[in-house]
Amino acid sequence: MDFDLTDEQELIRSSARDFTDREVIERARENARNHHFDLELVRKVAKQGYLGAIVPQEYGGAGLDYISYGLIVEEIGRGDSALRTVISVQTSLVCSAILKWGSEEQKRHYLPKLCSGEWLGCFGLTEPESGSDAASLRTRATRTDSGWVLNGSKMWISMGNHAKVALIFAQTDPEKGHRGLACFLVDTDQDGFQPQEIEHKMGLHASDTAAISLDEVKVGPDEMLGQIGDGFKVAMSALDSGRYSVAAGCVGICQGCVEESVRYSQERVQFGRPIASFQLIQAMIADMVLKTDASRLLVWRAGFLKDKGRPNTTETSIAKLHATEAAQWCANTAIQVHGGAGYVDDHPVERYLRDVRVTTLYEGTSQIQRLIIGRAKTGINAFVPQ
Ligand code: COS
Repeated sequence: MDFDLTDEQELIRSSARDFTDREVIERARENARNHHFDLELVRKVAKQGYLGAIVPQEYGGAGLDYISYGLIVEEIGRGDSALRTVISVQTSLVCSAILKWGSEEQKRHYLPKLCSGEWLGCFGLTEPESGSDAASLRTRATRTDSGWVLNGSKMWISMGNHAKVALIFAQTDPEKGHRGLACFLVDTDQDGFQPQEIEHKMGLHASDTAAISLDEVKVGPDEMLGQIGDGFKVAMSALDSGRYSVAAGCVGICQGCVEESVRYSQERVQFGRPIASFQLIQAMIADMVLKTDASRLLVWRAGFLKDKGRPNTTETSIAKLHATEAAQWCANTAIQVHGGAGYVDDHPVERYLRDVRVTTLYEGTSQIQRLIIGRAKTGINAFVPQ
């Protein structure tokens, strides 16, 4: 077993760290305060090659391995989870689905534009009435002479207001359940595609989150990923990548909590000495370090399996479950270390706590991850309808 990163991976990590320190951190607080989806910063991220890190170079990506991708996402996640969400959605949910399921023509058409940031993409799986039970989605795809027409609605869609292309999952034949689902590549630039910004979120204020109404949305006959009936598998395989990315971003939050807590506790003096010298403060920091390291190693294991092309759904769920729960704990504890100073946005820990809350919800709740792991270990499927 080799825990050393390669020289190239070390370089990728340090340049992502520099980029985050230089470009991301200073804008994160203002963007959150102003609820500003920072397209200029997204362009800089694209220029770094971070929107298509795992996409082969022949399709305009950086052609990196999953471990390197995880290192980039960790660093950006340390800086700003709203920006990290852009990378996760664009790279893992949209690009990886096109890469795995798209025809050669679709790959050549979409991937270069997505990797360069010329286009943003979104992933339209969740609906107002279907979240964890993704297969029960109701958006309907009806065949026409010239392709397909989609009607329905989507909910909690990151980048739904800015995306040029949307992966829309729709039911072609309700009798077939999950085997009737298909994934369509939808041009959002048409009247029937109506996104609406979701306001008053607890966190991720600098992230674009939309509710989307689909009213007679037209799709060409060749704008489907895979075949009719492949939709559920397209979604699940994309989530294998998306959950990895969320987990890596949460390792970044954990790491940020450690660094901020160490810095603050060394500077803050109470009872005539830095609070870092108190055992109870050190215990909190030690537990943060423990959870950070464990999460990172689980992410690296999942990345290792992905790079080897081996099955990794369970290991990815383990990494996602552990890292998101750990990041939530670390953010809460980091505020405890900061005391009152952590309750306002002068320090990033306040934003960490608000932004991390969604990570145990989106891309599969912690409960769903536990049931995926439980099913793999017991062989018993808890999802069978009663
Ligand atoms: N990759 C490819 N195919 C997969 C897969 C994966 N990771 N996981 C499952 N599949 C396939 C299965 O092989 C099966 O294929 P067949 O139809 O040929 O038998 C099919 O998909 C159905 O799989 P499964 O039986 O696991 O489906 P379930 O209905 O039991 O899945 C869960 C239930 C809860 C696992 C699923 O609905 C889920 O992950 N829900 C959470 C959704 C989510 O994360 N939403 C958040 C979106 S925010 S972007």
